[in-house]
Amino acid sequence: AAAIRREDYTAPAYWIDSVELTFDLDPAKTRVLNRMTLRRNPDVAELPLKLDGEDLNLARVLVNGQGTSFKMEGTRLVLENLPTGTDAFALEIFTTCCPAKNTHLMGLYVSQGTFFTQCEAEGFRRITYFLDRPDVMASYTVTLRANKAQYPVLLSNGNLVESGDLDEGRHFAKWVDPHKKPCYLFALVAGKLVAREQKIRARAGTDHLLQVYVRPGDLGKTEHAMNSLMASVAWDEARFGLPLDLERFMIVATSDFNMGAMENKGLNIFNTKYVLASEATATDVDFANIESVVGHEYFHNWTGNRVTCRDWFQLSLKEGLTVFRDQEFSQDLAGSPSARAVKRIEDVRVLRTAQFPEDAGPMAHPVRPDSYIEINNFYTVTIYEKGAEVVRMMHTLVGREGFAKGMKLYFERHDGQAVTCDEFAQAIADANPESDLARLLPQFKRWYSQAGTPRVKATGSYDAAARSYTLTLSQSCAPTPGQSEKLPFVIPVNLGLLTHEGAALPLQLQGEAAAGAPSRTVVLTEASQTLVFTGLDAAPVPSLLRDFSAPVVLDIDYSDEQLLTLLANDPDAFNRWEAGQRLALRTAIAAIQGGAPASSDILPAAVVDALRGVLRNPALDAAFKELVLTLPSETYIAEQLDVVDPQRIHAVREAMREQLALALKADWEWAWEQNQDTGGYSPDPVSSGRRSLSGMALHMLCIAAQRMGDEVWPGKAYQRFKVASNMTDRFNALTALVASGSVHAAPALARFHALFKDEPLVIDKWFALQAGAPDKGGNVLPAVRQLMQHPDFSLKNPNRARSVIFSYCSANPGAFHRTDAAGYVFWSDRVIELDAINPQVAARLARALDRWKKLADPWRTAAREAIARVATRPDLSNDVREVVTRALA
Ligand code: DPP
Ligand code: ZN
Repeated sequence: AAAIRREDYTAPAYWIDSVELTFDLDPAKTRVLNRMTLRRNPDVAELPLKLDGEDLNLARVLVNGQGTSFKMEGTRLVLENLPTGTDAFALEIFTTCCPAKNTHLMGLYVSQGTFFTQCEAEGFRRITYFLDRPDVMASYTVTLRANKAQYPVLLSNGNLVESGDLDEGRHFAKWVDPHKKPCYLFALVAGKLVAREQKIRARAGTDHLLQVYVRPGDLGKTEHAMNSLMASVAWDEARFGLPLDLERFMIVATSDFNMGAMENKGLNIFNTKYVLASEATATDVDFANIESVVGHEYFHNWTGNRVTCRDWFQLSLKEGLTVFRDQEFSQDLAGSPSARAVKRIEDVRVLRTAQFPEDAGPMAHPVRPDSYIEINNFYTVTIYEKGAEVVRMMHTLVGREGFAKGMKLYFERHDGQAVTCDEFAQAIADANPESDLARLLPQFKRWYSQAGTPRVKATGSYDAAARSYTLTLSQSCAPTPGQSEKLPFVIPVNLGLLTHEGAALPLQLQGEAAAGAPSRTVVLTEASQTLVFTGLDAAPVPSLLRDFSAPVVLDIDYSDEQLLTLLANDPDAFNRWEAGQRLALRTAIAAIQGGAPASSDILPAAVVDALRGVLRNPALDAAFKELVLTLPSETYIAEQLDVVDPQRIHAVREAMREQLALALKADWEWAWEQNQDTGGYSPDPVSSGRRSLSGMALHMLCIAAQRMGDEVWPGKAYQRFKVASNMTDRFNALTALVASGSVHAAPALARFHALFKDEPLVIDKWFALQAGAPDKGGNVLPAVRQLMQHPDFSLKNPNRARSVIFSYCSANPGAFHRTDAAGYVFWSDRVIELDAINPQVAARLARALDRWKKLADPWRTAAREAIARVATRPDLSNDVREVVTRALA
């Protein structure tokens, strides 16, 4: 397939004003009658009408009620003899499709006897012939007809205007969406479902009905999703003045879903993973994810649905902005400054372990890409998480109030339109004409056009005679595919200076009359800039890029001493955590590159003591301690190296963990005792932080016990596993047993399966834990093959496929990167096998070897061969073809 290029964008030759869809739902053969009103677009030269379609059986085409000639161009339906002039005309298309056989989970499909749709990005064309592009916005009226006993609930977007019985045990429901929308926001659901309902009154006094639909047995697990939805509605009104614009807002859960969730207008469809939660079945992380995904999809109602994308190159217009909004929502709900910092650290960790590698690999693309072959491949961490960082930098440059003004202007200008990233940035800048953003807008927008992660190199020198400190900040960005030269970015750097003892210093730049606040934002625009701070009695310790104020790599030569000062004292919690990560990272890298065998004394004593100090510090929250005590991931460590030996990285990191387990044994025991739950379960940040730290302590104590041949802590872990009153504690205990290779692991796994055999989301955890277990002499791959033979395994269910195959290939580097290449052969077999079922999921898996060029041999050669083996298949989907072609380029 040919690449689609952003610069080739042209407006559509026709507009579709209204769509009337009638569905006769039947798993084997669903009939779709599509009656549209169209107009020629007077701004575009006269062209034939070319409608997108895929996997459809076409039965009839009528123009103004009359038969007409048409032809097929590939999978497109082409109509040339349409009425001339610009008057509206009627086009009627009748097709059938087979939802039961739709394993792609795009378009109309059946999951456990219920009909669902997924249309973003280009799934609507699998339902009917249409102008399947986001800038064609129409009014929808939808009539659903189906057997009443099998499909008692019939849902679509908007408001239910009519329903009733038909003959032969059938019934119907008619829905009208009061808002115009692009077809990717169309949805229908039909099946046996029940709903939790909640009536709410908005600030403006309007009444709304919120509903969360699930399968009958799952109603008890919907309270948290409903609470999250109510919180989302209230937050968007309070923070941005954006109200709910629908009488009825519905969420429906399905267990077969490619993504996390989908923001269809008024009818969000969710992966069950992001809806269902009870304390017995869901972990604290699940609860937090539900809150943020419910928020995310709800916030799309304005950022995405009211104002949508002109074309798919603008995807980050809605996704980057909406991720920023859901991150802020979670932070605002978390409340305390410390809980906000924890959320920020977690978000940055995702960015650095997933997006930075993407930005440095074969799939690197700008936040606003220039071309794609398959748009499904561009729902990436770059579009989402880096896109959110770009919005966050705007927020930093104009301030919280200024950003809210910018959002207001954006909606005043563009409500009801399909627009571009440029138009968003322009609105934020225009609402803040005096801001750095307005002054620097064209340069700032390089964040949208240039791929790659910029590096900022910081060097400082202290002049005792002048009592000044000179800080030079230089930026660069490595070439990425198709972009050899990069121009300087606009980089906001939040910074401060500390004394060697850790006190914050007031900041005074040369030329300033007086010393000011101890923290400020410096905006880098040049390749290199120098700042001179005055009035300093001694060399300061710089604290740069506080709160991770820009998505860059900061290169700075700290001494261990300086990092220890920052770890113990930085008023910025993010940089405190970062100092600990830098200390661990430099130790790991030295050990990886040194020749010595990985042993238990890698971390210097001062670092171990400092980490003990954090663990014992009564002023710090448990959640923050858990983050500081967690070593950088193997993926993150690998990213810092030019040549990667995954086994060496794994061995060194495991040795460091063992060192912390042994050296801090008494402290872990103390932390375990200190952080036991008292009272009932609540997923709030304070209690979940305590569970996360006590879980880590238990894990460390089991590692120490394994080393010392002691059975006390594994015994306690097994006991905790058995009596735990919530999934977080239970699963942490199970993880500690499995990861430390305890004799209790096998009976605990068996018991866990027996307890939760009817809870698919828990069984996913059971599979994932085993596929992600530490490798012992190559035992994980045979175990994974065994798991695929388990009666509960299915390749067709994306959650289940991810829980086994992705957990092994993408999240277990020590077990996956085998010297005998068997992990890679397994990977290529699964990519090929999955591609025949579900190309979107297969293409995700295909990306597990993105960074193969960094690998040392024998892995490098073996990885290339495995990718080439996939690439030689003649029948690959566009999805997988694009990924492997780019990987080999
Ligand atoms: N469902 C995906 C999301 O919400 C795509 N829009 O991000
Ligand atoms: Zn989204």
